[in-house]
Amino acid sequence: MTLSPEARLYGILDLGYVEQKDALAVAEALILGGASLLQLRAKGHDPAGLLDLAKELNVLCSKHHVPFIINDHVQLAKDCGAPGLHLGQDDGSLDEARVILGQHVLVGRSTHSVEQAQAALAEGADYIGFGPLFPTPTKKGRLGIGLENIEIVERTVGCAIPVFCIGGIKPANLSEVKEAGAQRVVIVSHLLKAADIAAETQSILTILKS
Ligand code: 3NM
Repeated sequence: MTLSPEARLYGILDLGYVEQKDALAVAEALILGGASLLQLRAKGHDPAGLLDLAKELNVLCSKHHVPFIINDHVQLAKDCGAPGLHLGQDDGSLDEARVILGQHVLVGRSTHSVEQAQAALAEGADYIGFGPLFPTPTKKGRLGIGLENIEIVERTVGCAIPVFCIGGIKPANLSEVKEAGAQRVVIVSHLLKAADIAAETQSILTILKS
């Protein structure tokens, strides 16, 4: 599966915010609102207990031609047939993941500095996350890295692979994130807490594209 250069908004179905019984409906709302990728993030959950959900999400995403990405768990990605995997800095090498999943699978990497962003490109990531720009309740205990390095990361890494800025992004700061050079974003809590997730996703996308 390839990642469209048009992809601007990456949605994450984070089971820290969404109950498992609501997960499919929330995923559909994110997709209908215009999210171009969808990740299942389930920190602290037993991956074996996520397999049925992951399979259903994979079918949904594939129906909508949206890459479905599993966070962290290589084996879960393999078992549910997901076309993508997202790895943090400490989650092993991209090459090892590709040996398990196949060369065609999209593999993304979280990065938190210019050096890490450039290293992820060098190791062959298909895309990166870059953040957290601001402190965020979704990834507690981290300082925001701010906006000043977005421009250099877009220039040196974004010229080759998509860079998704992440962490504490919401409508109130989206304009400054864009002005700092961001082209693509991941938004988790703001969208998952919205009363109408599809409408809010659509509205964020409109701001991003304006
Ligand atoms: N990864 P919200 S920040 C999952 O910097 C995640 O790698 C980050 O959630 C990173 O939109 C983050 O609620 C949380 O702030 C993003």
